[in-house]
Amino acid sequence: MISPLQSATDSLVEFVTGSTVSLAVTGLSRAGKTVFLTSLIHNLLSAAHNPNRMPLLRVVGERRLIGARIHAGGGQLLPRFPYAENIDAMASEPWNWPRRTDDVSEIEIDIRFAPASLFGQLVGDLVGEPSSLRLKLIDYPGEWLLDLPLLEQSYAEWSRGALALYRRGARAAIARDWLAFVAAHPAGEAASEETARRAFELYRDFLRRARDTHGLSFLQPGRFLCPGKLVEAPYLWFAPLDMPEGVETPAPGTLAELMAQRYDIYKAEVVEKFYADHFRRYGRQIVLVDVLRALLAGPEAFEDTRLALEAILSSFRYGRRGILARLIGSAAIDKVMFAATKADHVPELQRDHLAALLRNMVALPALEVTSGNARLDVEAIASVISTEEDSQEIDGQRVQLVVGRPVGSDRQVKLFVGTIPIRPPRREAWNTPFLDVPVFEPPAIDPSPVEGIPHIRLDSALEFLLGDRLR
Ligand SMILES: Nc1nc2c(ncn2[C@@H]2O[C@H](COP(=O)(O)OP(=O)(O)O)[C@@H](O)[C@H]2O)c(=O)[nH]1
Ligand SMILES: [Mg+2]
Repeated sequence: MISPLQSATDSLVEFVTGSTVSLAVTGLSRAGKTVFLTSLIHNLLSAAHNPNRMPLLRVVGERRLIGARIHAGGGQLLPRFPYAENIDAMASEPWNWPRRTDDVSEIEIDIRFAPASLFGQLVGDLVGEPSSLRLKLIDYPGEWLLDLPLLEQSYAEWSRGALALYRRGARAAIARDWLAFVAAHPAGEAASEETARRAFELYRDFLRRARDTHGLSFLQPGRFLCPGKLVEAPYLWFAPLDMPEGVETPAPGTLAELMAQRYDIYKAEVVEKFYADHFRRYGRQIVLVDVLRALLAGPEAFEDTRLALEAILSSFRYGRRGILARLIGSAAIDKVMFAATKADHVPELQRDHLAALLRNMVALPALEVTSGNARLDVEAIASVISTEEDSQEIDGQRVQLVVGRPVGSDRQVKLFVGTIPIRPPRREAWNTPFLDVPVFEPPAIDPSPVEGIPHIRLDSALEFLLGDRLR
C-alpha cells in the first residue's frame, strides 16, 4: 500500500530527477512534419546559445533553459528520426529539403532547465540539481488517422460510401480504370486471389494519382498510401466493390466475402493496433495542415481536405466516441494543436487569416465542447522562413506579397495569394485552381546548433504544447 506520504515523496523524486513527455507530430503527406521536427530540434538545441530565436517558449524567454541535447539511448523500438541527416540536407551545398518519408519514427531530447516556481527553486537548491524533461518526439503519417472511421463501418458500408464518393466530380475521371474494373467484377462473382489482387493494385494506383497529381487527401485506407513497415501481405489485397443496397454480409465463396475478410483483418491488425500500441501514448499532438495549398488547389481539393481533417479529428474526439475509448482505454491526450504550416508563403498581415480559416475548417468552437478533456488550439506557423516580405502596385493599389527563390532557379519569384478568406469560400468566390505553389529554397542555415533557424511562431506552438512541463 502506498501511504499519502509515500506518494508525495514519489512525485517529489520525479520532480527533481525529471520526467518524460511525448509530443507526436502528424499531418497529411507534404504538410511539413519532417521540416517541423527538424527545425524544432535544431532550435531547441540552439536555444541555450541563441535564446532570441524562441522568446515565446517561456523556458527560453525567461532564460531558464540550461541546455538541450539528443538522448543517445539505444532502447528505442521505432526507427530514429533522421535529424542529423535532415539538417545536413538543409544546411549544406547543394542543399535540399529533407527527403520524403512515410513511416513512423521517433527521437528523444533531454532538456535541462531551472524551475520557474519558488517551490521548484527551493527543491533545486536543496538538491543542487536543475529540473529535466525528456521530450519524446514522434513523426507519424496523418493518413493513418483516416482509418479510424473504418472501425465503425462494415465492408459493405465502406464500399458503398467509397463508390458514391469516387463516382462524383474529378475523382470519377481519375478513378476510371478502377471503376471499369469494378463494373466488370460484381460483388457476387466467385472469390479469386488474382482478381482481388488486381482490384487492390488498380485501386491503389488511383489513390496515388488522386494524391500526387490532383492534391486530394481523403483517401482510404491510409496504409495503401503510407504503408510504413507493413510488408505487402495478401490480407492487404482488397478494395471496395459495388455492394448492392441492403446486403450486409456477402454470400460465402464470393469475391465480396474474400474482400470483407481482408478488410476486417486490416482493421484488427493494422488500425486497432496502431491506436492501442502507439496513439494512446501520445499525450500531446500537433496536426499540421497545408491550408494554403488546399485553398489554392480549388473547391474540390479544399472540400476534400476538409473531409480528411474531419476524419482526422475523430481521433481526438474520444470523449464521446465509444470505439476510441475502448482502444485507448483511460489514456488521455491533454493537448492538441492544429497548425497551418508554411505561413511564410503569405505576408504577415494574412497569417491570422490562415489560422482563422483553419479554425473554421475544423469547427474548433463546436469541438471544444465535445472533446472531453483535450485542450485544443490553432496557430499559423512556418518551421523555416524561406521568403521575404515585399510589396507591389497592382491595379493602382499597393499590395503585400512574398518573394523567394524557387529550388533550382537563379532568380527570385513573387508569390501573391490575395486575401486569405477566414471562412471556407462560397461556390462563386473561387479562383482558378493553382497547384504549383513554388518550392522555395530554405535560407542559409548553420548546421551546428548555435544560431538556430528562422521560423514563425514555432516557439508559441511549443509553449502551448509543452510549456506546462517546463515550469
Ligand atoms: N516555405 C516553407 N516550405 C516548407 C516549410 N515546411 C515544409 N515546407 C515545404 O514542404 C515540403 C514538405 O515538407 P515535409 O516536412 O517533408 O512534409 P511531410 O511529408 O509532412 O514530412 C518541404 O520539402 C518543403 O518544400 C516551411 O516552413 N516553409
Ligand atoms: Mg516526412
